[in-house]
This record gives sequence, C-alpha cells and structure tokens, in this order.
Amino acid sequence: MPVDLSLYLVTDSTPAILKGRDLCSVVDEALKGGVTIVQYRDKTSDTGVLIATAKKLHQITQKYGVPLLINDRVDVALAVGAEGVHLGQDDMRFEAAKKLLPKDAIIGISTSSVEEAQKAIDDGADYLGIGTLFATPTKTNTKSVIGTAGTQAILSAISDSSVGTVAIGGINHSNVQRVLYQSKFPKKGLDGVAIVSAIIAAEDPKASAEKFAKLIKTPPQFA
Ligand code: TZP
Ligand code: MG
Repeated sequence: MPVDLSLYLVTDSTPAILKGRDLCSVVDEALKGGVTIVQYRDKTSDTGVLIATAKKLHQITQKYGVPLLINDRVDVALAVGAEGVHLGQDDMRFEAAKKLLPKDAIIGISTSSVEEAQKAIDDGADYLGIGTLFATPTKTNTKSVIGTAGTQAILSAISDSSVGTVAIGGINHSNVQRVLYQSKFPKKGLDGVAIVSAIIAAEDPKASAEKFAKLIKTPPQFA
C-alpha cells in the first residue's frame, strides 16, 4: 500500500516545544486529529531513551495504522520494528540502510538541491523531504533555506519520477494551502507537508492536526 505522506508529523522533544507535556500524549492527540505518518526525531537523547520512547510511540502509531519512521537511527528502527527511517545527507548512506532494514521498510531522504534529489531517487528512496522551505526557529542550524523557488526547481527536475515528496520548514495553518497548491508547482506537486512546531507546540495538537487535515483537502480560493 502506498504511504500517505499528506500530513507528516515530525516530533520534537525539546522542553520549549513540549511545554511540560508528554511527547507520547501529544503524538496520540495529533494522530486523533488526522496525522498520516510520524517521524520520531530526537537529536539529544541517548540510545536507551530513544529505544524506549520509540517503542511507546510505535504502540501508539500502530493503534492508528500509521507508519512510524525513525530519524537518523537505523539501529533504533530495527530495535523497535518501526516501519522505516528518515535519513539526512550526513546520516547512514542509503545503500547501507537498505541492506540492514527489512525489504518493505520506508526510507526517506532529506534533500535541498536537485542533485541530492536525483541521487536519492537513483538510490531508490521512497520519498524525499524537501527543504528547508521557510526559515524556522525549530531548526536553526539548517544549511539551506531553499524557499518556494528551490522547492519548485526540485519538483520540476524530478517530475518524471513517482517518488513521494514532502516539504518541510515553517509550514503552518496560514501557508499550508499555498505550499501545496500554488501554481509554481505545476508538474509534480507535493504529496504532503512535514510539520513540527505547528502541531507539537500547539495548545491543542488534535485541533491543530484536524485543521491541517481539512486545509490539505481543500483547494484554496486563490488557486
Ligand atoms: N528540517 C528542515 S526544517 C525542519 C527540519 C527537521 C524543522 C521544521 O520545523 P517546523 O516547526 O515545522 O518549522
Ligand atoms: Mg539526520
């Protein structure tokens, strides 16, 4: 079954974003609101905590029949039987991850240029995370904010491919329709949007996800 990338939640465990709430409860709420895929992203916890948290998250995502991907860490994905991984340009190479993971595992790759996108497609990636779309406080050490122009350049260059595509970076309720539907992405559109703070840091993560799900399904007036 093809993966539904339309409302892709990326987690963040930093206290400022979680505001004292439990990550698993926040993710559960977001899933109730309609998130279609979850990536567990945690750059600071040690391996024991990563595995324990990923296990809990997996129990939750399984309740909703939604895939769980692990950011950076193929070993953690294997340890908990997650559905796949998301790898950046500096993480384990695609070929190595492919060898280690089950045959049907989902592998997504972060890309910020046409060259990186083309390479990921040639390798056999299931989807591309394209960004950083808009500058965001959630990831300040990003090497590249590519904007709508950079995203458009990638989508145009790969329009013959059936690879999945999600944009990431600074996506919120106000810009999500523009991001998904704007005429700048004429040939190959995005399959979804990847969101951190607009859901995880939201006062009501379920309501936020519901609002995104509704906006995603609705072509905007200006389209
Ligand atoms: N990669 C590029 S931008 C980003 C990541 C992980 C963070 C996006 O966070 P937000 O809060 O949705 O802008
Ligand atoms: Mg990474």
